[in-house]
Parts: sequence; C-alpha cells; structure tokens
Amino acid sequence: MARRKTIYEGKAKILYEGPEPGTVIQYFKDDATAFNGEKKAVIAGKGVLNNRISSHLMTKLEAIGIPTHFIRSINMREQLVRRVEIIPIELVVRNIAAGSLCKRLGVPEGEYLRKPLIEYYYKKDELGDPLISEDHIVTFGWADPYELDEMVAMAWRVNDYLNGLFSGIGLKLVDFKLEFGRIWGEHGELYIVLADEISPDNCRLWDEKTGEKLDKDRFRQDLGDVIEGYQYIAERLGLIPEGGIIKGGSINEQLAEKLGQIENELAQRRALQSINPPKPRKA
Ligand code: AIR
Ligand code: ASP
Repeated sequence: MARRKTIYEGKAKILYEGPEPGTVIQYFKDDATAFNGEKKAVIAGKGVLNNRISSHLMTKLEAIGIPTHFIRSINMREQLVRRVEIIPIELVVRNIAAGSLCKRLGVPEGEYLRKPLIEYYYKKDELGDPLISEDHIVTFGWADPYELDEMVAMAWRVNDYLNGLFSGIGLKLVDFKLEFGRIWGEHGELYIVLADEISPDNCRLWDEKTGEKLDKDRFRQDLGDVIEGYQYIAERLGLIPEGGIIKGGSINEQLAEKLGQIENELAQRRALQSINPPKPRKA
C-alpha cells in the first residue's frame, strides 16, 4: 500500500487521510500514557481491544440515534471514521466518585453521586487539560451555547444507555470521557457528532461483584494485569471468546482479524436491513 498521509498523531491513536474526502482512518496504538503523558508504556494488544470495543459501542450508540463519527472497522487496529473538526472540550460524565474528583474535592472513592455529574475540561495538553465551566466554553468561543446543549443532551443519553449495557454484563460504569466534533453538510448545515473513542482508556469500569478495576486505572495505579482487564471487558461484551486473544503479551492475530471480519459482516448486514427493511409477513 502507498504510504498514507498522517493527519495527526496522538498519544494512543494515529489519524491517517481516508480513502475518500471527508473520511479518516483511525489507527489504535498499543501506547498507554497517564498523568498528561508523564507515565508511558506499551501494552501489547491494547490497540486491538480498544478498536473492537469502541467500534462495538459506537455502533450500538448509532443504533439508538446518537450520531457518531464511526463508519466501519477496517481491520484489527483501524477504523474508518468521518473527518470532523474536534471541539476542544472533554465532557466527563460521572456516576460514582473516582479519580480526579476524589483528589480535588476529598470525596471518598466509590461513593455514588446523588445524581450523575457532567464536568468540562479544556483539551490542551500544555495546560494539563484543566477543569472549566460552561461560561469558559462560551466566553472563549470553544463551543456555542446550542452546541453545548446538544453535547450535554447526547452525553446524558450515552450515560443512560451505557449504564444499562454495562450493568447487564455485571460491570459498573463509574465515569467516562466524551469528545465531539463538527461536520458540515452539503448546504452548510452543522452536525455535532460523537468522536474519538469509547474504550477502557477513557471509561472507568469496575466489576459489580468484586469491585475490581478493569480499565486504564490498572495502568495508572500500577495494579498489574492491564491487558487482562481490557480483555475481560471485551469478553463480557461478547467480542472475544473466553480466554481472550492475547496471551503472555502476544496477540493471536488470525483470531483477532477473523473476529473483526465477522463483526463487520454483521454490521454490513444490519446496514442493508435498515436500508431495505424486511417486508412484514402476512398473517
Ligand atoms: N479521561 C479523562 N481524560 C483522559 C481520560 N481518559 C477519562 C478517564 C476517566 C474519566 O475521564 O479515563 O474515565 C475521568 O478522569 P479523571 O482523571 O478526571 O477522574
Ligand atoms: N491519556 C491522558 C494522559 O496521557 C490522561 C489519562 O488517561 O490519564 O495523560
């Protein structure tokens, strides 16, 4: 394949120019960083699992009417997405106290919040992604009030949906981070869509029974077995067979590709069905 043009390289992903205008290829690396890039490691297979998990969750969200940048997965580590202009805001939704909320406010970890909480962070590595208010967003023009309303409305729906989905498989959704992007239509109309990824890199997920942490906190807090946590989540979601696809740091590439292909075929079939809904049978 001809060398592709890199649009942007982030800490955990690379964006390449896509095959058609308005598309981008999102490549998932195995690199993990924490504390604004201060702590670094390579976790073999993380990119493969995040690609699968995020493709799956984005497809599910799209199916309940939440517009996303996701088009389809391409292979083990890559997915085709729409090209968006990223809004420089991170929306964090919290159901249970953890992480920076506990540090900042002295709330005990694990405490259920009276109601889910939305926080905003300004996406700026040089400043360590500082916490901001709605007023900052509007005052500095990072997003218009109506864009903000739309993002918040989507964030609540995502939280409702994912809470149900994860509790159905025995996991607690503690918190997560969302990013959104702008797309302009043919007639200049603006669409706000969910972008980036939804994976254990940006969600906190705890086992409902044991309370065990299964997400990137295993890396942040040196709990060990990081990839095992991610695999467990993928397994519970039904994306990989029991026993996983990564053992002793090496990936069963054939199996990973095959599972991805199956999921793609199913997604294509679903897409066809939604274009040509099966005719109701006569009683
Ligand atoms: N997050 C925030 N910035 C980067 C990421 N990945 C995610 C964390 C966590 C939530 O946002 O993974 O799920 C809240 O993070 P924190 O550190 O503010 O408690
Ligand atoms: N990924 C971010 C970083 O490198 C934040 C985090 O996930 O902890 O710092």
